[in-house]
Amino acid sequence: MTFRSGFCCFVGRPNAGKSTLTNALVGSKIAITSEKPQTTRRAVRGIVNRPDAQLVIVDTPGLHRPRTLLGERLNDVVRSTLADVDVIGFCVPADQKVGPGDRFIAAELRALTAPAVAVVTKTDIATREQVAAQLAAVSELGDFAEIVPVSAINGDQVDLLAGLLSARLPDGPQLYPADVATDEDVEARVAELIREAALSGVRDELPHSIAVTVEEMQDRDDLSVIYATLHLERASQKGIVIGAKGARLKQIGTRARLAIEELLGRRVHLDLHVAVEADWQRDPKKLDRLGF
Ligand SMILES: Nc1nc2c(ncn2[C@@H]2O[C@H](COP(=O)(O)OP(=O)(O)OP(=O)(O)O)[C@@H](O)[C@H]2O)c(=O)[nH]1
Ligand SMILES: [Mg+2]
Repeated sequence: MTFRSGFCCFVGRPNAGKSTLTNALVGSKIAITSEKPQTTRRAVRGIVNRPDAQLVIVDTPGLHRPRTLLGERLNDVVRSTLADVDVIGFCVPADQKVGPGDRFIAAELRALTAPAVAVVTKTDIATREQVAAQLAAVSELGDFAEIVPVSAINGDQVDLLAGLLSARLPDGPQLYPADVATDEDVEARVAELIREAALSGVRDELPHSIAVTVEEMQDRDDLSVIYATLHLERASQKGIVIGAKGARLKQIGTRARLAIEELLGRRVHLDLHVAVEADWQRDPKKLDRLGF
């Protein structure tokens, strides 16, 4: 039996379900998800081990019409990832009509040589008729190697998709040890879990304004002490995030701490600080400093 290995990039408009599907395929939470668009801000690698293949999935930010320098940089991340993979998974949600955003991405895919598998996501929240209609609509968008309906939430067809994507990889050896789920470092994952906690319950422009950095992690006996900063864009956002008497910030801290404890497998003390980096989404120096 030959062994295959290589890279698959998930691409799609914001909120299409790319990160949730990545986590479902990998079998553990390596990418944060939320119902707000533009949650993912980096190319996150998740590793899927199968008896006959190792499939490295690269989850990418949603490709969109950029309004800020951050948006432009996120789109650049997607494009440079796309140029370098063996197979592409083009994600389109089943519960929403195919739109200009999907057509725009499909057109970009046509210019690439890697085969594209179209994935109709979120089938659990669509009727059978909706799914059938979406499969037909997506097939009109381009020349896809396969078109697969999946649900990352109930796991329907997820394994089948892993097999179809793996079949498109070249022959090759394992690229990562079998017990590794991602190559993201712990600090980056911790920062993302804090951002995920901060995203829940905020609305409008605020989700886009939040960035998180981990300043320091210290291990003391059975406890990890983590110092992190939640960066906002305007002083007026501070009140919303901190809440009356600090109630919301406390909620964010508790939620994040529980997620980090699960990741690290040990107790965590999280020290969360809020700072304003005026208009960081549009400032090249600040973007560099925040890691974009
Ligand atoms: N019901 C249902 N909801 C899903 C499924 N997959 C994703 N979602 C939801 O859709 C929303 C967006 O999911 P994400 O995985 O964050 O989407 P994304 O494409 O990574 O979004 P960006 O990173 O912003 O581009 C979240 O609220 C998910 O819970 C699914 O299979 N079924
Ligand atoms: Mg995402």
